[in-house]
Formats: sequence, C-alpha cells, structure tokens
Amino acid sequence: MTERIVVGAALVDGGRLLAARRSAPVELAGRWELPGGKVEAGETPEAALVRELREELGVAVEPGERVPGQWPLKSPYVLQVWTARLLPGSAAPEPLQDHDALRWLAPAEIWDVAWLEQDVPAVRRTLAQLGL
Ligand code: 9L3
Ligand code: MG
Repeated sequence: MTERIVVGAALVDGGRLLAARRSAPVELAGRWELPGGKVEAGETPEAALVRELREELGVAVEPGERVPGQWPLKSPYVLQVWTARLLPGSAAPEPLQDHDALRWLAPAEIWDVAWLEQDVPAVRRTLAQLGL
C-alpha cells in the first residue's frame, strides 16, 4: 500500500520545543506528541503542517526544514517532521482540539514527558538537527 504522510511540527520558540498532550483517541490520550496530522490529497506536507497547527493550536506558523528520516505509524501512515516557528503576531498556542495540555520544553526537560512511542525517535532526531 502507498505510504500516507502524517506531518509533525517541531515548533521552537526561545530554544524550547512545543509538546502537545493528546486527549483523543482514547488509546493515545495522555501521551505527548509533536502536533500535526495527516496530509490531505493534493496538499504539500508544509501546507498540511500550517493547516493542522492553525486548526489544533490556533497558531500561525512558518515551516522551516525537514528533519531527515521518517518513522512508522499505524500502516499506511508514516511520521515526517518539519521544524517550524511562530509567525510574528501569531496567537500563543492553546489546546483547541485533540489536546488537553501544552508544554514548551527546555532541552533539559525534553524527556520529562511521556511521548508517544513513535515520536521518540523523531524527537531525538529533531534535537540533533536543531542542536538543542
Ligand atoms: N501521530 C503520531 N505522532 C504525531 C502525530 C501528529 C500523529 N506527532 C499519529 C496519531 C494518529 C495518526 O498519527 O494515529 C494521525 O494523527 P492525527 O491526524 O490524529 O493528529
Ligand atoms: Mg493531529
């Protein structure tokens, strides 16, 4: 089956990485992720990232660079990660749908939260990429 891409955002502000705690679906609730979601037909991953962060967190972001690699999710989905920054004048992120908490994690705090298993290697690679 053809792979389908889920984009995750490594949203960084002031040297801190945003982590979002899922509230849905039940099997993922309570675990932390790089926020994002499924790329729709005809959409670029970068456009999906901008759309998902607007829908889920109410923010306006600019995608940066792709973090090399991709990580398997439930077939046929794979997770790809892009760095991102808040655009000047963006609202601050708030958990609007699918999340019930957000944290801006300093480098020393990154592993204090229970990341989704599939996000762990993606977060590790992201930190290397960002030099955090
Ligand atoms: N997923 C895993 N890690 C992530 C994201 C954004 C998504 N960082 C998984 C959870 C769901 C699927 O991908 O099973 C689709 O994500 P969403 O559209 O429910 O956010
Ligand atoms: Mg999502």
